[in-house]
Amino acid sequence: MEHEQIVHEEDGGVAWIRLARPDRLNALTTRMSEEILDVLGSAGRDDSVRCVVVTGQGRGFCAGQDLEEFRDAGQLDVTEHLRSGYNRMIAAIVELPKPVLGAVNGVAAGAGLSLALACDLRIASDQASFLQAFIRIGLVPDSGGTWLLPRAVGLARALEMSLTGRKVGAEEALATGLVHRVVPADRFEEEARAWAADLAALPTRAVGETKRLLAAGLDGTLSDALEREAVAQAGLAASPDFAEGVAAFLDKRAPRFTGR
Ligand code: LHQ
Repeated sequence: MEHEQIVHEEDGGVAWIRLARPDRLNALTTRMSEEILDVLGSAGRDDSVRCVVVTGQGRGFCAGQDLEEFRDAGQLDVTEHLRSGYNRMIAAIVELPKPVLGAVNGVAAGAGLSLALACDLRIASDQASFLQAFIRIGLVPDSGGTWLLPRAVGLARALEMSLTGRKVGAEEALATGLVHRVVPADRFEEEARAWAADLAALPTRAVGETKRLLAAGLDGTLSDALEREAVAQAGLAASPDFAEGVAAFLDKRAPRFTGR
């Protein structure tokens, strides 16, 4: 599909998705979510892609639903809009069996915060900020905001952010676990690239299984988790990357994983 609202690049095993509506702080549209889904689909199928990065052009990461599109849509069926658009996009990120890095260059608001939270890891510029903007316009957190935020920062902080809609700065985001790293704006691109390259060099199958098992573990019992781990481990123990990891350890050298 043609991409009009994102820029998609691939470089060294990393697929970059750059939201590209900078004059609107990369506010989400139906079209943009379809384009993101398109890239996630191809990244999932392409074995040479071993990491995906989601970031924004300009001074914003993503300001959530484009409120102009929403107003212009008149009698929009909101449930269907979410089901067929943003919900699929969020699920595709969470379920992608590859590492997804959210490179939060600027403000992340509403569904834009949910988009950042769906990513496995988040690096933020020190200029970034985060807000559960929904309450400001009389809505509930959507696009996974009620599920993802409490898992990142705990229920009490999630409730406070969701009920106040206040802007959380990068340092607070780091301290509360909303993001994993904060770097100065002038080094942001370079640091995001370096982390993405490290993620792309991981044993990708083990990353995918780790994502899946941790998500499943939060909702289930210990005995179910133990069983899922035992089954997944058998699959990985037969993988070329496991053989390489053990060989590298015994040879006292860095492993060269291929993602298989
Ligand atoms: C925008 C937006 C925007 C359009 C900035 N839309 N233009 C899903 C489906 C169905 C129903 C509805 O809900 C959802 C999920 C959601 O995401 S609901 C939440 C939607 N998002 C928001 O309510 C956030 C709205 N934006 C803001 O509160 C501010 O723009 C933030 C705090 C993000 C940034 O503030 P500033 O840094 O002061 O920038 P700004 O407000 O001046 O924005 C810059 C431009 O971007 C401006 O346009 P202009 O022509 O004046 O330069 C804004 O109108 C435009 N923009 N967000 N969501």
